Amino acid sequence: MNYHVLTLFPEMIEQGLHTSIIGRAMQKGILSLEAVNIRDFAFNKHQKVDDYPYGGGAGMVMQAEPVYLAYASVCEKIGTKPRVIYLTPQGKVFHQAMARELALEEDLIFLCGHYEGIDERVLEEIVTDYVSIGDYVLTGGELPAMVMIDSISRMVPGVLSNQESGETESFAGNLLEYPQYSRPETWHERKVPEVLLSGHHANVERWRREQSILRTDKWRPDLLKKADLTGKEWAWLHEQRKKQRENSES
Ligand code: 6GU
Repeated sequence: MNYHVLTLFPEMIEQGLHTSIIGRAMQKGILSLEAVNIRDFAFNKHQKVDDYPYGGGAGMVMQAEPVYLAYASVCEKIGTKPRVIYLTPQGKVFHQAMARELALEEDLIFLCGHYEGIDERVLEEIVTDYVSIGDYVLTGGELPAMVMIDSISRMVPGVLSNQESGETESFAGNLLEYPQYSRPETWHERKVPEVLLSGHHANVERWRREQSILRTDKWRPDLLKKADLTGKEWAWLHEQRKKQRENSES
């Protein structure tokens, strides 16, 4: 996977993604990352990239031409026209299935806006995907691009080791992950759940599955509706909820 990020703040992108698992994958050559400075494509005396909005209003708008030339330079260099993801609060909200799907691409271009946005005409011409990372406002698209790159990268084959594999984790089957424990057995008078010390693999698996279901029910009931629970598991959950209610009443 080769990422190309069009931005006015290339150093932000370059600093943030060379550590940990993503950094290791870049050293191995499984991923590459190029930050393209849009300002390098502003061919005017002051390298100006923004101007006042037609029709008036607050803020500045990023002009079409430098963005277009930055995009064209990437396409020219790699000889293809990859998908272009524009980071905007107006886009579709990013989720795990999108990360899995985007991980299949060979190249991806991320377009990061600032100020009050980018001239609509260049967006119409080059953008294939409008993506938001949630319902809150940020000052620019760089952090969202980094969030997406992290999440897409771990779905690229070879980035995670078998140990770190993305199979049994949060959002697999729309369930949250079960709680984890490590040594010591007792910490601040809190004991590790007995079943995890039992060495009984099937019981451990069952307990973890149950914990995933309970957590999702408690913290993300919206996800649970989409989770693939068996009829038996739904029955068990209803039983647990009933017990919980009885406990809180007494
Ligand atoms: Cl993608 N951009 C900005 N500026 N703010 C956001 C966002 C993106 N996603 C959520 N808030």
